[in-house]
Amino acid sequence: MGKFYVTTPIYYVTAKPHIGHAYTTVIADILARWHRLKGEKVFFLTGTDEHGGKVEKYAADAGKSPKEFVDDVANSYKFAWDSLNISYDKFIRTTDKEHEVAVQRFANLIWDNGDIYKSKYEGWYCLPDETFIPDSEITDEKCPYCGRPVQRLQEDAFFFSLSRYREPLLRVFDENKTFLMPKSRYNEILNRLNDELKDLDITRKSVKWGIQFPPSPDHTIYVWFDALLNYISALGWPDGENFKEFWPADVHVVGKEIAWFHSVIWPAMLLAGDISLPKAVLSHGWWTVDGKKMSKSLGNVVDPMDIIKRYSEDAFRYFLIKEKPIWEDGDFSEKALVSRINGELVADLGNLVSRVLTLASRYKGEIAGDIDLENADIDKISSLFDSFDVTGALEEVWKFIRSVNKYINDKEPWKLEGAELGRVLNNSLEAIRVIAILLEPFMPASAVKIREQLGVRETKFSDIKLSTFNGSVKRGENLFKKYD
Ligand code: ME8
Repeated sequence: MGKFYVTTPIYYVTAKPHIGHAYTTVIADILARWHRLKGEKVFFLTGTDEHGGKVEKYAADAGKSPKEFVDDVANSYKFAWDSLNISYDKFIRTTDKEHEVAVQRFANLIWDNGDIYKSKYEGWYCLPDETFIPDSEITDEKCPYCGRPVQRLQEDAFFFSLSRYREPLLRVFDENKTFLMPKSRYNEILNRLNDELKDLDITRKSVKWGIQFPPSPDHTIYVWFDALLNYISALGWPDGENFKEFWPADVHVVGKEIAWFHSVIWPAMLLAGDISLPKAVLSHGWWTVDGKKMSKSLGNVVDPMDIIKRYSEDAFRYFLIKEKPIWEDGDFSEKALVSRINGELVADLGNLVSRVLTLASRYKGEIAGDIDLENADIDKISSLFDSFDVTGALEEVWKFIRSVNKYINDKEPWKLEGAELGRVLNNSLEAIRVIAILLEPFMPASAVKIREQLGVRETKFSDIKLSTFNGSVKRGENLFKKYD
């Protein structure tokens, strides 16, 4: 039996979850559910990134202790993920004791290996991004990535010899051409890596809200160095059973802006610790909202809870995956969401289920007969999943849904009777059963509703094939509501 380990970034607790966080987490959930469906042993990790100067500042602004502050936001993430039906196996928080112990152990390990040295940091720092920025990239004292003001830092610091890993990393990129996806991002990061790789400041003296750096306890560990280690601390590195079973990760799903951290800094840390590397980093594109970058000041931050309440978790999940290829950027608007709900969820899927179930529940004869409808292309769907193209896989499932609608339109079962009607109903019900299995990773709640109406039990990968229907039909409510 295969295994599959998938992760999301651990999100900062300085804001509540928004559509971007929901997007990454839904992609990871779909991958996790697909691999479970295939019968593999899956570990799906998500969580929150709770240390650092930014959290310290936000907590102080809110008149709370950092701990009170992070507890509240971590809970809002858990609540959002429950509402979106996210099937994570573990929710890690970087303030978990086990994580803190693992980070210190790792720091000691590479300190002993001679990969950390003391020096001074002088340069720019972007607090919202928790990132050190070289002088050459700064204009007007603004962060080149997020445009917000940067601050000048000057302090004693410990450095990780990142530059030592440039050659080994180049080899990783050379030997594994899909180490970072998509190809355009791979090329971009490879170019940067070809240019130069500077050592990385991994401690902060002025930040108190962080994990103590054991060789010099008046320093705390830089938040990114702490955060990246979540992917192994969550598995109980170094001795935990989960670590032995699930590491290396099959895929880290992240947004494009943190591809560098995941495909360069993280692998270098692992090389320094003599730990094997993840198999792939999938860096997806970004969402804008109504054509604009999402920001608090514009007041256009999309709250997933709001969308789920007004539409449904499945409509939201469907939209996120169907609206744009995962590698590319895309735009969210409520108009586009409603148009997909009405034009696809209601018109293609909801109507299919409701008209077949209505006919079947009236029919008293035997539901059976030869199959004259083509199966869904499972090989194609599987290979799209293998390359993490969840949008492509959903397209392919939708193609099957449309082909079943066409089959029914061609056969006109409402004009048929007797054995011929029994046959067409068998094929249509079987097709809907298969659709429910294929949709489970994407829209788990709707998959359950369809299964209940068909009166079939939970199914396995090997059941994704048209056969003889053996459920007992019970027509229920429509799956989706139409909106104006
Ligand atoms: O970067 N469109 O956390 P974060 C799509 N704590 N995805 C988006 C998005 C958008 N507009 N905005 C955010 C951090 N995301 C660190 C990660 S991991 C060891 C530490 C998603 O709260 C996307 O996945 O800023 C992005 O990478 C992530 O949220 C950043 O979340």
